[in-house]
Amino acid sequence: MGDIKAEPFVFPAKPEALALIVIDMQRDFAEPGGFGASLGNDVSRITKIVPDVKRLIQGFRDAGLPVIHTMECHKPDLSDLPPAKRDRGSPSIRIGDEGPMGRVLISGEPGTAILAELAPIDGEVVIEKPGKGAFYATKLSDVLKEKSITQLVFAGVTTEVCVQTTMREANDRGYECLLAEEATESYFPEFKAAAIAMIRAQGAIVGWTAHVDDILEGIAPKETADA
Ligand code: TIU
Repeated sequence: MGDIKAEPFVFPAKPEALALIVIDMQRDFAEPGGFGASLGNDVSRITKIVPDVKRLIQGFRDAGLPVIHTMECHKPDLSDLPPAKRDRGSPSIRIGDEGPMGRVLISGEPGTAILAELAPIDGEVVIEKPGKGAFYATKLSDVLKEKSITQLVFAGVTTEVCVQTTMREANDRGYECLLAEEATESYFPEFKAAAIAMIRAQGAIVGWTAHVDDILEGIAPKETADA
């Protein structure tokens, strides 16, 4: 492992310091009747990236690199849900309300689960987060420090909301961040394109972006040449 082909220039991957963070690949954002749909969004855009997210996760597992999953959700008593978040806009059902997949965005409910094809395996860290960013009110910083992780590859949804917010939080905390372009999606294609452009502008002001194939090639265990 070494350099990963990326924009605006190569990403200098360090095998001992690299982890994948998969943001919020939950039923609530990808299936009809969930939180994403309640906001009026076309959730079918999200399911289309599942194969690319899956092969990225598999590549990290095959390389023996950590995979961390996040879930946007709240406590059943809503004590971690600010009224400003619950009351915003006019969704068809609000966070905490009973929906077709259980209570919307509540920890432990069926709709809050990570999509079955992308489910965490034993040993992988899962961070439940009440905000859009994964560092706010979670133990993510402690987890990364304990594993000596300083570089993060990002996948998941949505590009300009929870993914970008977490990348910006990570960038300010000194992590080198790389966004996997085919493994992230927005309900708005123009917002995905804009987020990718603004992340890598100004000499990677927030981080790098790269294609899944190039990331997989960069992290693949190399055959050792015969001496
Ligand atoms: N609405 C939207 O685009 N996203 C979210 O509410 N959460 C995440 O991005 N996970």
